[in-house]
Amino acid sequence: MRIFSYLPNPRVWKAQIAAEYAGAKLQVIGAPPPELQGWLWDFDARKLSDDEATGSSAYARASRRGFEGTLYKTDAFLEAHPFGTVPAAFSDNGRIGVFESNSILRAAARSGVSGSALYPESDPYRSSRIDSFLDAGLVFGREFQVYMLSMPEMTPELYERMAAAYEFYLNGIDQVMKSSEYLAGDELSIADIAFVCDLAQFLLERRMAEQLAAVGRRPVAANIKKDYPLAYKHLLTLSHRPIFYKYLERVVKDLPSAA
Ligand SMILES: N[C@@H](CCC(=O)N[C@@H](CS)C(=O)NCC(=O)O)C(=O)O
Repeated sequence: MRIFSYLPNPRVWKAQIAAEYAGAKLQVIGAPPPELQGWLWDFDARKLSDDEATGSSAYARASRRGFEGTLYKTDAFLEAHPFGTVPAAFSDNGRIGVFESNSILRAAARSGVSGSALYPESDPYRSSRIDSFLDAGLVFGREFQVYMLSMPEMTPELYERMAAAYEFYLNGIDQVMKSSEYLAGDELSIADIAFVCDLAQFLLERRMAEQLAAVGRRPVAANIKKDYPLAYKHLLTLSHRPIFYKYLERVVKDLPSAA
């Protein structure tokens, strides 16, 4: 599988971590977010020359979410990725596009020789329970995306929406951790991987504390350790496992310990 994205991207880490556990082969290509504006979005993604990256290019498209200005997407890219977003995964021959980071995560688990341990599809209820966590995480993640993108012009309404989504999601995670070692049972699954990457990314809001103070607010997760101790401990425990830490170090290394 090939993934094209801006890098680094916690949404891509989900698939990278799963691929390592599952023994799946993954090729990741991309560049830091501002540079991706000057790339051709395609299975064979590449950096465009200054002459190619102009508004008159046949590939020029108005950006839609999280980017500003023009992006360069081929017709084949939009056929494979109808919503035109990254991370964008492709089957190894480039014919099938897989979008939404949680679906890319599933594809990484499914394509590895040991992936069934992470996503046991032969067990309809256990795999569907894993899907339930992925769906709940997506709702939280979408709210977080809107919150982060609106950060310089944060309104009370947006802040309250984020706080409510955070409270709902973390409350559920903390609840399940009272009686379970992992989110969907006794073993690590892709539900845990998605949770760790989504929450670690969310906790980066602490780096926006000054911007939030300017509008009279504190980071939504300022008291996570006290409010959701089990969810927080699960995040820290898993993120310090070597396969996780390889990707997550930069976002979790300065988090206070769980104890
Ligand atoms: N929920 C999606 C979010 C993907 C997404 O919204 N990507 C944005 C960048 S953050 C994008 O590719 N925008 C392309 C555009 O603006 O046209 C996921 O987890 O993959």
